[in-house]
Amino acid sequence: MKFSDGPIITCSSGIESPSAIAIIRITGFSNLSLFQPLLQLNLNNIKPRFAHFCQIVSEAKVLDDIILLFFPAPNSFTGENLLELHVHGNPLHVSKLISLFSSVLSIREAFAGEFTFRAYRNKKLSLSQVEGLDMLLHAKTPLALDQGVQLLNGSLHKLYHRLYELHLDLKTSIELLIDFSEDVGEDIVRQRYSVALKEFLETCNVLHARVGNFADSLLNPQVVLLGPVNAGKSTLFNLLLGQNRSIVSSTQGTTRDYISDGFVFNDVHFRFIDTAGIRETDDDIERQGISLGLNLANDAFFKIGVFNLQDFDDLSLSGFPSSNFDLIVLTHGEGFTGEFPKVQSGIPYIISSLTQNLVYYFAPIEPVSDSAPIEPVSDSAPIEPFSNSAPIGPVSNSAPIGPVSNNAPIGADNLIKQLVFNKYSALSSSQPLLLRRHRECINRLMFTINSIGSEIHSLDDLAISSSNLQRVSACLTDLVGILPPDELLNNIFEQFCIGK
Ligand SMILES: Nc1nc2c(ncn2[C@@H]2O[C@H](COP(=O)(O)OP(=O)(O)OP(=O)(O)O)[C@@H](O)[C@H]2O)c(=O)[nH]1
Ligand SMILES: [Mg+2]
Repeated sequence: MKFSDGPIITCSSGIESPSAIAIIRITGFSNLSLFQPLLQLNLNNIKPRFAHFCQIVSEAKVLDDIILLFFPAPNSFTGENLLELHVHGNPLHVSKLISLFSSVLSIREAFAGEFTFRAYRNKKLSLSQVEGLDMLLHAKTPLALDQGVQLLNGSLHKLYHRLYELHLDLKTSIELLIDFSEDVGEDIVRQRYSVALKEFLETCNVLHARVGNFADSLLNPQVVLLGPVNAGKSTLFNLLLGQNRSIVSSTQGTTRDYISDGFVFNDVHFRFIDTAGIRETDDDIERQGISLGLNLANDAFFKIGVFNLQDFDDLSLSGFPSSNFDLIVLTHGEGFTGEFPKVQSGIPYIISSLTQNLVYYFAPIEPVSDSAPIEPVSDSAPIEPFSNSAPIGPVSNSAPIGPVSNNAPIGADNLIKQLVFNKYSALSSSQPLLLRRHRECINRLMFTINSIGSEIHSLDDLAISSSNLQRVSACLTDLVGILPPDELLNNIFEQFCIGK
């Protein structure tokens, strides 16, 4: 690892923009007297964890009025001596102060994640807590935020910890049976083993139920627009963002690279991605753009196929990962007469005019059969506004709705955002484990338990029981993060921001 010992300094509150107060933290020093040359305050009188007002001085000049807090080891975030300086938050000022402390007191500036690494090294945090902290700091969705908190010190942390304790209980029971069964009483130990095992297996099952492969995409939900050239992808992209972000033109192949922008809907940060239109081409650059778009769609949380209704036929979906589309938007729907296109069963679709931002028809479940032509809704007829519980469109073949009147216009943008959010909510409700490493560890744990089979309940051959439990231990220490390899640590700590 690139981290080394000795005192380190950083601004923990971020210096990207001005703020009233910034918090500079210094950890890993042996004695507070180190700071005396720069602080106008008798450091012998500092009371741990109390706020002290003082001044930073250099060459007889006052540089700032600050609040200082001292957290002596081991009762600090890092487990080392830690000093917090609450200074005024101009980024230039903060950088100047950090440089001053570095140069005058020979304190090295910290790397990203180095404070957290020290907390981990000094056993203030387990590896899964470190990952929780990282998730908490970078969360883009309420689900990730919540899971960050749950991992850091909440229910998920408790569940992992309980699993680890139970496995220690199982190990202890076996050790007792091997060495001390006469002293403790064999029946009591066997009883203790089976009670711990029952709770252990139940807890494993609870966690395993939360392993869903889609969870990766919930951490950073991306919505990809894919379709042939000129279908209206960029028009829809701009509509969804509410700004002219992508170039719209009737020239085929206008978008060559992908373009993305974030959008917050119901507190969730979604990322919409406009891609190059798909067509056969000899142009190498265009081909690269198309392939980038297809790759993005593979990993996307929500895939929207955009097609021009006028050109849409049985063959339109061939060549696209159509079965994976979450929604198909058929554009250029002005003057729609009720001749329904053949869309693959099960994929919801919208017939719309993007230039007018209107939805004419929404088939959320099944396309309507030829025998049930759409009834235009008159201006006077009541129109159900779109809601989660009662989507507009034909709920069954017998109840088609459309087109939407001016009294209750339904913008394509709002409808689509709502559909994206509905999928997000549905997937989130199972509380999936968002970190891939955790899902892999839990899968490995379950695989190991299943491969041990009913032997796990038996204590007939203690040598076999002990070796079986050793296999379970290996999976659990991976999950909780005891002695993980350096490479894994590098991966995790590299993601941290400066100051943590
Ligand atoms: N009438 C009508 N025109 C539309 C509609 N949607 C898009 N257009 C027009 O269709 C043309 C192509 O739109 P774009 O959004 O640039 O299409 P694209 O899919 O991004 O095209 P490429 O970037 O070439 O792949 C533009 O002239 C749009 O104004 C629609 O629903 N109705
Ligand atoms: Mg485009």
